[in-house]
Amino acid sequence: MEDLRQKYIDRIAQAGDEDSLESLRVEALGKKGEISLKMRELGKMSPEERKTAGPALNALKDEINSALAAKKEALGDAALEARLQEEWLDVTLPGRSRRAGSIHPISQVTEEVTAIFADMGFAVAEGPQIDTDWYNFDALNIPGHHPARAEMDTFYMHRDEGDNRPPHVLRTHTSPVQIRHMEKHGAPCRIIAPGRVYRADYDQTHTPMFHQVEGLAIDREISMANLKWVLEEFFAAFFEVKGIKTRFRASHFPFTEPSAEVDIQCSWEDGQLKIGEGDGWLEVLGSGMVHPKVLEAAGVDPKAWQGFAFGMGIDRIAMLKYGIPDLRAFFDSDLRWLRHYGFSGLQVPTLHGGLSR
Ligand code: 2U9
Repeated sequence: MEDLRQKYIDRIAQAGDEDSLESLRVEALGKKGEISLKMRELGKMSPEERKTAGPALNALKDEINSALAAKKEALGDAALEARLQEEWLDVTLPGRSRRAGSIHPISQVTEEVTAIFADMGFAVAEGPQIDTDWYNFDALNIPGHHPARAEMDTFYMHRDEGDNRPPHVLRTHTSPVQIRHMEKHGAPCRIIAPGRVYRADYDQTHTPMFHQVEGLAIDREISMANLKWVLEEFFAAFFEVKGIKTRFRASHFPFTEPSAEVDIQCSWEDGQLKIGEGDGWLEVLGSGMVHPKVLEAAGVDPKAWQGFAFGMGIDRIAMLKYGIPDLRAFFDSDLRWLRHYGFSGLQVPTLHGGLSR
Protein backbone atom coordinates (compact mmCIF):
# COMPACT_ATOMS: atom_id res chain seq x y z
CA MET A 1 0.00 0.00 0.00
CA GLU A 2 2.84 2.33 0.89
CA ASP A 3 4.61 1.52 -2.42
CA LEU A 4 1.41 2.27 -4.28
CA ARG A 5 1.01 5.58 -2.45
CA GLN A 6 4.60 6.61 -3.08
CA LYS A 7 4.39 5.68 -6.78
CA TYR A 8 1.35 7.85 -7.46
CA ILE A 9 2.43 10.75 -5.25
CA ASP A 10 5.77 10.87 -7.14
CA ARG A 11 4.20 10.60 -10.57
CA ILE A 12 1.63 13.30 -9.75
CA ALA A 13 4.43 15.55 -8.57
CA GLN A 14 6.26 15.01 -11.89
CA ALA A 15 3.22 15.49 -14.17
CA GLY A 16 3.80 18.36 -16.58
CA ASP A 17 0.27 19.03 -17.81
CA GLU A 18 -3.42 18.39 -17.20
CA ASP A 19 -3.57 15.51 -19.71
CA SER A 20 -0.94 13.48 -17.86
CA LEU A 21 -2.78 14.19 -14.58
CA GLU A 22 -5.99 12.82 -16.09
CA SER A 23 -4.17 9.66 -17.30
CA LEU A 24 -2.80 9.17 -13.78
CA ARG A 25 -6.26 9.57 -12.30
CA VAL A 26 -7.68 6.91 -14.64
CA GLU A 27 -4.69 4.63 -13.96
CA ALA A 28 -5.21 4.86 -10.19
CA LEU A 29 -8.88 5.57 -9.60
CA GLY A 30 -10.66 4.81 -12.91
CA LYS A 31 -13.06 1.85 -13.21
CA LYS A 32 -10.13 -0.49 -13.87
CA GLY A 33 -7.63 1.61 -11.94
CA GLU A 34 -5.05 0.07 -9.67
CA ILE A 35 -6.60 1.40 -6.45
CA SER A 36 -10.15 0.66 -7.61
CA LEU A 37 -9.18 -2.96 -8.28
CA LYS A 38 -7.66 -3.16 -4.81
CA MET A 39 -10.93 -1.88 -3.36
CA ARG A 40 -12.82 -4.57 -5.21
CA GLU A 41 -10.54 -7.15 -3.57
CA LEU A 42 -11.87 -6.04 -0.15
CA GLY A 43 -14.87 -8.37 -0.67
CA LYS A 44 -12.60 -11.41 -0.76
CA MET A 45 -10.85 -10.49 2.46
CA SER A 46 -11.64 -11.72 5.95
CA PRO A 47 -13.54 -9.21 8.14
CA GLU A 48 -10.36 -8.72 10.14
CA GLU A 49 -8.26 -7.85 7.12
CA ARG A 50 -11.03 -5.64 5.75
CA LYS A 51 -11.09 -3.62 8.96
CA THR A 52 -7.60 -2.30 8.41
CA ALA A 53 -7.36 -2.45 4.59
CA GLY A 54 -10.72 -0.69 3.97
CA PRO A 55 -10.02 2.61 5.75
CA ALA A 56 -6.41 2.53 4.51
CA LEU A 57 -7.56 2.22 0.88
CA ASN A 58 -10.18 4.96 1.35
CA ALA A 59 -7.55 7.21 2.89
CA LEU A 60 -5.21 6.45 -0.03
CA LYS A 61 -7.97 7.25 -2.53
CA ASP A 62 -8.66 10.57 -0.76
CA GLU A 63 -4.95 11.39 -0.63
CA ILE A 64 -4.49 10.68 -4.36
CA ASN A 65 -7.59 12.76 -5.20
CA SER A 66 -6.30 15.69 -3.12
CA ALA A 67 -2.83 15.40 -4.66
CA LEU A 68 -4.38 15.42 -8.16
CA ALA A 69 -6.51 18.50 -7.31
CA ALA A 70 -3.57 20.34 -5.74
CA LYS A 71 -1.30 19.57 -8.72
CA LYS A 72 -4.05 20.67 -11.17
CA GLU A 73 -4.31 24.00 -9.39
CA ALA A 74 -0.53 24.40 -9.34
CA LEU A 75 -0.32 23.68 -13.07
CA GLY A 76 -3.09 26.29 -13.72
CA ASP A 77 -1.25 28.88 -11.62
CA ALA A 78 2.02 28.18 -13.47
CA ALA A 79 0.31 28.51 -16.86
CA LEU A 80 -1.24 31.85 -15.84
CA GLU A 81 2.09 33.06 -14.50
CA ALA A 82 3.80 32.10 -17.79
CA ARG A 83 1.14 33.98 -19.79
CA LEU A 84 1.49 37.05 -17.59
CA GLN A 85 5.24 37.02 -18.19
CA GLU A 86 4.88 36.51 -21.92
CA GLU A 87 2.06 38.97 -22.58
CA TRP A 88 3.41 41.67 -20.30
CA LEU A 89 2.74 45.17 -21.53
CA ASP A 90 4.20 48.43 -20.23
CA VAL A 91 1.23 50.76 -20.23
CA THR A 92 3.44 53.60 -19.01
CA LEU A 93 5.41 53.71 -22.31
CA PRO A 94 4.86 56.94 -24.30
CA GLY A 95 2.52 56.56 -27.30
CA ARG A 96 3.80 56.48 -30.88
CA SER A 97 3.74 60.09 -32.02
CA ARG A 98 1.94 60.86 -35.27
CA ARG A 99 2.92 63.79 -37.40
CA ALA A 100 0.15 66.37 -37.52
CA GLY A 101 -0.83 67.88 -40.86
CA SER A 102 -0.53 71.62 -41.45
CA ILE A 103 -2.80 74.39 -42.66
CA HIS A 104 -2.06 75.39 -46.26
CA PRO A 105 -0.93 79.04 -46.60
CA ILE A 106 -3.96 79.72 -48.84
CA SER A 107 -6.35 78.48 -46.13
CA GLN A 108 -4.47 80.50 -43.52
CA VAL A 109 -4.51 83.70 -45.58
CA THR A 110 -8.19 83.23 -46.48
CA GLU A 111 -8.94 83.01 -42.74
CA GLU A 112 -6.85 86.10 -42.04
CA VAL A 113 -8.55 88.13 -44.80
CA THR A 114 -11.97 86.95 -43.62
CA ALA A 115 -11.19 87.95 -40.00
CA ILE A 116 -10.11 91.46 -41.04
CA PHE A 117 -13.14 92.13 -43.26
CA ALA A 118 -15.50 90.54 -40.73
CA ASP A 119 -14.26 93.13 -38.23
CA MET A 120 -15.37 95.83 -40.71
CA GLY A 121 -18.82 94.28 -41.09
CA PHE A 122 -18.31 92.17 -44.23
CA ALA A 123 -20.01 88.76 -44.44
CA VAL A 124 -18.65 85.87 -46.52
CA ALA A 125 -20.63 84.87 -49.62
CA GLU A 126 -20.09 81.72 -51.67
CA GLY A 127 -21.32 80.41 -55.00
CA PRO A 128 -20.79 77.76 -57.68
CA GLN A 129 -17.42 77.28 -59.37
CA ILE A 130 -19.23 76.36 -62.61
CA ASP A 131 -21.61 79.10 -63.71
CA THR A 132 -23.33 80.36 -66.84
CA ASP A 133 -21.57 82.78 -69.14
CA TRP A 134 -24.29 85.30 -68.23
CA TYR A 135 -23.27 85.37 -64.53
CA ASN A 136 -19.56 85.22 -65.33
CA PHE A 137 -19.54 87.81 -68.17
CA ASP A 138 -22.75 89.55 -69.37
CA ALA A 139 -23.97 90.58 -65.91
CA LEU A 140 -20.54 92.10 -65.30
CA ASN A 141 -20.71 94.25 -68.41
CA ILE A 142 -18.18 92.07 -70.25
CA PRO A 143 -19.63 91.96 -73.77
CA GLY A 144 -19.34 89.08 -76.25
CA HIS A 145 -16.36 90.58 -78.08
CA HIS A 146 -14.28 91.28 -74.94
CA PRO A 147 -10.84 89.56 -74.98
CA ALA A 148 -11.37 88.11 -71.46
CA ARG A 149 -14.19 86.12 -72.96
CA ALA A 150 -12.04 84.57 -75.65
CA GLU A 151 -11.76 80.82 -75.56
CA MET A 152 -8.08 80.89 -74.60
CA ASP A 153 -8.61 82.48 -71.16
CA THR A 154 -11.82 80.72 -70.21
CA PHE A 155 -12.55 77.03 -69.65
CA TYR A 156 -15.89 76.30 -71.30
CA MET A 157 -17.77 73.18 -70.22
CA HIS A 158 -18.33 70.60 -72.95
CA ARG A 159 -21.83 70.60 -74.44
CA ASP A 160 -23.37 67.83 -76.50
CA GLU A 161 -24.98 68.81 -79.77
CA GLY A 162 -28.61 69.75 -79.19
CA ASP A 163 -27.98 70.74 -75.55
CA ASN A 164 -29.96 73.95 -75.27
CA ARG A 165 -28.77 75.04 -71.85
CA PRO A 166 -26.79 78.28 -71.79
CA PRO A 167 -22.99 77.87 -72.09
CA HIS A 168 -21.32 77.14 -68.74
CA VAL A 169 -17.79 78.13 -67.76
CA LEU A 170 -15.40 77.55 -64.87
CA ARG A 171 -15.75 80.97 -63.21
CA THR A 172 -12.84 83.24 -64.16
CA HIS A 173 -13.40 85.45 -61.09
CA THR A 174 -15.63 85.31 -57.98
CA SER A 175 -17.75 88.22 -59.25
CA PRO A 176 -20.73 85.94 -60.19
CA VAL A 177 -21.06 85.22 -56.45
CA GLN A 178 -21.74 88.92 -55.84
CA ILE A 179 -24.25 89.13 -58.71
CA ARG A 180 -26.13 86.17 -57.25
CA HIS A 181 -25.97 87.72 -53.77
CA MET A 182 -27.48 91.03 -54.97
CA GLU A 183 -30.17 89.18 -56.96
CA LYS A 184 -31.17 87.25 -53.86
CA HIS A 185 -30.72 89.77 -51.05
CA GLY A 186 -30.79 93.15 -52.82
CA ALA A 187 -29.17 96.29 -51.38
CA PRO A 188 -27.62 97.37 -49.04
CA CYS A 189 -24.90 94.73 -48.79
CA ARG A 190 -21.37 94.29 -47.53
CA ILE A 191 -19.74 91.00 -48.53
CA ILE A 192 -16.49 89.39 -49.50
CA ALA A 193 -16.33 86.39 -51.85
CA PRO A 194 -13.20 84.26 -51.46
CA GLY A 195 -12.69 81.14 -53.58
CA ARG A 196 -11.19 79.24 -56.48
CA VAL A 197 -11.17 80.71 -59.97
CA TYR A 198 -9.95 79.31 -63.28
CA ARG A 199 -8.13 80.75 -66.28
CA ALA A 200 -6.43 78.92 -69.14
CA ASP A 201 -2.97 80.26 -68.35
CA TYR A 202 0.16 78.51 -67.10
CA ASP A 203 3.61 79.99 -66.53
CA GLN A 204 5.84 81.05 -63.64
CA THR A 205 3.27 83.49 -62.22
CA HIS A 206 0.00 81.89 -63.43
CA THR A 207 -1.71 78.60 -62.64
CA PRO A 208 -4.95 77.45 -64.33
CA MET A 209 -6.63 77.46 -60.91
CA PHE A 210 -5.94 80.18 -58.38
CA HIS A 211 -7.69 81.96 -55.52
CA GLN A 212 -9.32 85.35 -55.36
CA VAL A 213 -11.08 87.40 -52.80
CA GLU A 214 -13.44 90.07 -54.03
CA GLY A 215 -15.37 92.58 -51.98
CA LEU A 216 -18.60 94.46 -52.53
CA ALA A 217 -20.25 97.23 -50.49
CA ILE A 218 -23.53 98.72 -51.71
CA ASP A 219 -25.43 101.48 -49.93
CA ARG A 220 -27.04 104.84 -50.69
CA GLU A 221 -23.99 107.04 -50.24
CA ILE A 222 -20.94 104.82 -50.55
CA SER A 223 -18.01 106.52 -52.27
CA MET A 224 -14.39 106.01 -53.36
CA ALA A 225 -13.39 107.55 -49.99
CA ASN A 226 -15.01 104.60 -48.17
CA LEU A 227 -13.20 102.23 -50.54
CA LYS A 228 -9.86 103.88 -49.76
CA TRP A 229 -10.41 103.69 -45.98
CA VAL A 230 -11.51 100.05 -46.07
CA LEU A 231 -8.52 99.00 -48.21
CA GLU A 232 -6.00 100.92 -46.10
CA GLU A 233 -7.43 99.35 -42.94
CA PHE A 234 -7.16 95.97 -44.63
CA PHE A 235 -3.52 96.38 -45.74
CA ALA A 236 -2.42 97.73 -42.34
CA ALA A 237 -4.01 94.77 -40.54
CA PHE A 238 -2.97 92.12 -43.06
CA PHE A 239 0.67 93.15 -43.42
CA GLU A 240 0.76 94.23 -39.76
CA VAL A 241 2.14 97.70 -40.64
CA LYS A 242 0.35 100.68 -39.11
CA GLY A 243 -0.10 103.60 -41.53
CA ILE A 244 0.99 101.65 -44.63
CA LYS A 245 0.86 103.95 -47.69
CA THR A 246 -1.28 103.14 -50.73
CA ARG A 247 -1.36 104.55 -54.25
CA PHE A 248 -4.53 104.55 -56.36
CA ARG A 249 -3.86 104.64 -60.11
CA ALA A 250 -6.66 105.26 -62.59
CA SER A 251 -7.42 102.10 -64.56
CA HIS A 252 -10.19 100.44 -66.50
CA PHE A 253 -12.36 97.39 -65.80
CA PRO A 254 -15.68 96.69 -67.55
CA PHE A 255 -17.48 96.19 -64.22
CA THR A 256 -16.36 99.34 -62.38
CA GLU A 257 -16.41 103.05 -63.24
CA PRO A 258 -14.28 104.85 -62.21
CA SER A 259 -11.68 102.11 -61.67
CA ALA A 260 -8.38 102.11 -59.83
CA GLU A 261 -5.46 99.78 -59.44
CA VAL A 262 -4.02 99.91 -55.95
CA ASP A 263 -0.33 99.70 -55.02
CA ILE A 264 1.17 99.33 -51.57
CA GLN A 265 4.37 100.86 -50.31
CA CYS A 266 7.46 98.63 -50.34
CA SER A 267 11.24 98.62 -50.36
CA TRP A 268 13.50 96.36 -52.37
CA GLU A 269 17.04 96.12 -50.98
CA ASP A 270 19.69 93.42 -51.44
CA GLY A 271 17.09 91.17 -53.02
CA GLN A 272 14.90 91.54 -49.93
CA LEU A 273 11.32 92.79 -50.35
CA LYS A 274 9.85 94.67 -47.39
CA ILE A 275 6.23 95.75 -47.35
CA GLY A 276 5.05 98.94 -45.65
CA GLU A 277 8.34 100.85 -45.87
CA GLY A 278 10.49 102.60 -48.50
CA ASP A 279 9.43 104.43 -51.65
CA GLY A 280 8.75 101.54 -54.02
CA TRP A 281 5.27 100.40 -55.07
CA LEU A 282 3.75 96.97 -55.48
CA GLU A 283 0.47 96.39 -57.32
CA VAL A 284 -1.82 94.18 -55.26
CA LEU A 285 -5.41 94.94 -56.09
CA GLY A 286 -8.01 96.22 -58.57
CA SER A 287 -11.06 98.21 -57.53
CA GLY A 288 -13.65 100.83 -58.40
CA MET A 289 -17.25 101.99 -58.12
CA VAL A 290 -19.64 99.29 -59.37
CA HIS A 291 -20.80 100.08 -62.92
CA PRO A 292 -24.51 101.07 -63.05
CA LYS A 293 -25.09 98.40 -65.72
CA VAL A 294 -23.80 95.76 -63.30
CA LEU A 295 -26.15 96.91 -60.53
CA GLU A 296 -29.01 96.86 -63.00
CA ALA A 297 -28.17 93.33 -64.20
CA ALA A 298 -28.27 92.18 -60.57
CA GLY A 299 -31.68 93.79 -60.00
CA VAL A 300 -30.42 96.72 -57.91
CA ASP A 301 -31.66 100.22 -58.90
CA PRO A 302 -28.54 102.26 -59.82
CA LYS A 303 -30.47 105.50 -59.23
CA ALA A 304 -31.01 104.61 -55.57
CA TRP A 305 -27.84 102.64 -54.79
CA GLN A 306 -24.15 102.76 -55.46
CA GLY A 307 -21.06 101.08 -54.07
CA PHE A 308 -17.50 99.92 -54.44
CA ALA A 309 -15.95 96.60 -55.41
CA PHE A 310 -12.43 95.24 -55.35
CA GLY A 311 -10.57 92.06 -56.22
CA MET A 312 -7.19 90.57 -55.37
CA GLY A 313 -5.31 87.30 -55.69
CA ILE A 314 -5.09 85.37 -52.39
CA ASP A 315 -2.12 83.33 -53.62
CA ARG A 316 -0.24 86.51 -54.48
CA ILE A 317 -0.77 88.25 -51.13
CA ALA A 318 0.13 84.97 -49.37
CA MET A 319 3.44 84.90 -51.28
CA LEU A 320 4.13 88.53 -50.36
CA LYS A 321 3.30 88.17 -46.67
CA TYR A 322 5.07 84.86 -46.04
CA GLY A 323 7.98 85.19 -48.49
CA ILE A 324 6.94 82.25 -50.67
CA PRO A 325 8.89 82.51 -53.94
CA ASP A 326 7.16 80.15 -56.39
CA LEU A 327 3.42 80.16 -57.10
CA ARG A 328 3.36 76.73 -58.74
CA ALA A 329 4.66 75.04 -55.56
CA PHE A 330 1.34 75.99 -53.89
CA PHE A 331 -0.41 73.23 -55.81
CA ASP A 332 2.29 70.51 -55.94
CA SER A 333 1.21 68.83 -52.66
CA ASP A 334 4.90 68.34 -51.78
CA LEU A 335 4.89 67.40 -48.07
CA ARG A 336 8.29 69.05 -47.47
CA TRP A 337 6.91 72.33 -48.85
CA LEU A 338 3.66 71.97 -46.88
CA ARG A 339 5.57 71.32 -43.63
CA HIS A 340 7.84 74.30 -44.27
CA TYR A 341 5.22 76.87 -45.28
CA GLY A 342 2.16 75.35 -43.54
CA PHE A 343 0.61 76.64 -40.32
CA SER A 344 -0.32 74.85 -37.12
CA GLY A 345 -4.03 74.18 -36.69
CA LEU A 346 -3.72 76.05 -33.39
CA GLN A 347 -2.56 79.27 -35.06
CA VAL A 348 -6.08 80.58 -35.58
CA PRO A 349 -5.91 84.11 -36.98
CA THR A 350 -7.42 86.73 -34.69
CA LEU A 351 -7.06 90.48 -34.82
CA HIS A 352 -6.34 90.88 -31.09
CA GLY A 353 -3.70 88.11 -31.06
CA GLY A 354 -1.77 89.40 -34.07
CA LEU A 355 -2.97 87.66 -37.22
CA SER A 356 -0.17 85.21 -37.93
CA ARG A 357 0.91 84.24 -34.42
C1 2U9 B 1 -19.33 92.99 -58.89
C2 2U9 B 1 -18.95 94.20 -59.38
C3 2U9 B 1 -17.62 94.53 -59.49
C4 2U9 B 1 -14.34 93.24 -58.67
C5 2U9 B 1 -13.05 93.80 -59.14
C6 2U9 B 1 -10.94 93.87 -59.83
C7 2U9 B 1 -11.28 95.18 -59.94
C8 2U9 B 1 -9.61 93.32 -60.18
C9 2U9 B 1 -8.18 91.40 -60.23
C10 2U9 B 1 -7.23 91.49 -59.10
C11 2U9 B 1 -6.15 90.50 -59.31
C12 2U9 B 1 -8.39 89.96 -60.49
O1 2U9 B 1 -7.09 88.15 -59.12
S1 2U9 B 1 -6.88 89.16 -60.07
O2 2U9 B 1 -6.25 88.83 -61.27
N1 2U9 B 1 -9.44 92.03 -59.94
O3 2U9 B 1 -8.75 94.02 -60.64
N2 2U9 B 1 -11.95 93.08 -59.37
S2 2U9 B 1 -12.85 95.40 -59.43
O4 2U9 B 1 -15.36 94.01 -59.21
C13 2U9 B 1 -16.66 93.64 -59.10
C14 2U9 B 1 -17.02 92.42 -58.60
C15 2U9 B 1 -18.37 92.10 -58.48
C16 2U9 B 1 -20.76 92.63 -58.76
